[in-house]
Amino acid sequence: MTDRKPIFVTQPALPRLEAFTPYLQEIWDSRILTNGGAMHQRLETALCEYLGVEYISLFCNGTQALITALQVANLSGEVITTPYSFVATAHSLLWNNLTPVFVDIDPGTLNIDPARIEAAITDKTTAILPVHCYGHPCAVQEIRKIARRHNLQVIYDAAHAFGVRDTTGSLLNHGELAVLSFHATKVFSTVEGGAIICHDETTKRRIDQLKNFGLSPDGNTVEFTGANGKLSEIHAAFGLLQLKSLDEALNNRRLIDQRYRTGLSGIPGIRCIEGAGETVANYAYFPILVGPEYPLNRDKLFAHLAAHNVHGRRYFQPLISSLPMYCGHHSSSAENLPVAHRVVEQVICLPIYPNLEHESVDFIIDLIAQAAV
Ligand code: T4K
Repeated sequence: MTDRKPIFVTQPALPRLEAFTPYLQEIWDSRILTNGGAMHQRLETALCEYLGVEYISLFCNGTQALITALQVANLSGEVITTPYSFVATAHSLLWNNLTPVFVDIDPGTLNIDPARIEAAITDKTTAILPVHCYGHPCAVQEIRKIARRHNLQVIYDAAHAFGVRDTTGSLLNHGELAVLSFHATKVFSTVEGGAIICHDETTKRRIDQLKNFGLSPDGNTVEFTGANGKLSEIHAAFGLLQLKSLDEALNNRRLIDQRYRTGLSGIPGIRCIEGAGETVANYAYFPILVGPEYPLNRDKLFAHLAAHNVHGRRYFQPLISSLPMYCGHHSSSAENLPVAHRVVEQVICLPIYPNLEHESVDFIIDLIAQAAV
């Protein structure tokens, strides 16, 4: 065991406490604590500008945003998705009485493999729910073409993809809808929070009603079966404050990502996941795959790191398709998902966050390198 301070997979970048006081004072003065107050409006405007998207609706968390996005899309039957994600992706389908159909992932990007999507489409399929896993873009153009050919909607779980851009601009503009998470462990956070990005005012109005019980805009009647997905003023203020230091935080992440890549290159059996065509990355996660050429298996390396107080995470083990509520689905068999099954046994997400010291990164690299000799 070591007496080093624990290093977690992530740590939120917190502004100075005093910097939060003026925001709280403004909220106190207004006495508006939630239901779309001034902070909420300001954050929506600021995020549209920062991200390069036209319409955004803030939510109390990413899961509720996903559930609502699927409700807005008005789907039925089957939805094609990836087994290699956080469980909220598939749970949002069950909450909408939709059946997930799992398609294997691409071994390079770890995103849904577009070449396997068409074989999974049936006459019950109404949509595709891909995930930009670890913030690396899905094959958006291919997915769009498949969706057009089969008249399917595409809703992206973009929980990891805050700020990511491709050659067309914000990655979040792909798909009919894209959903973000602003959880404390994310690149940009409102403590708990999330958002839906859409492309027209009518859809935005509908989303805003659905996150507010389905109340009509004048509040006099109820038009839809909505839930409560609202983000409070205090959470919105936290987001506004975070936005101020985000570019610096992203740059720190970039330097850590580079340091890992340089330090880990040449260690037999350790593979770093490359970008997937993004022109601006967010360095949200640093996944490595521990292959058979490495002397320890993934779990032994994971334990070796933990014994030195380095706490990575095995995102996304267990595979969603292996969980009790999904393993009975016809698409959940291991034969249908060989790549996802292999990858999930090999992955470790190493610590990455803006304040992670370079000395700690070097320490982690050394632990991995030493175990290899
Ligand atoms: N879709 C995808 C693809 C997602 O990844 C997620 C969430 C969602 C949808 C749903 O979005 P939300 O409804 O959550 O907005 C975390 C998060 O809870 C979850 O948001 C995230 N994905 C998932 C990948 O990871 P855990 O179980 O890893 O969190 P926890 O508490 O173990 O935290 C990890 C480490 O972070 C800790 O060891 C210490 C550090 N930490 C954590 C928290 C919460 C802090 O330093 N401060 C903190 O406040 O789930």
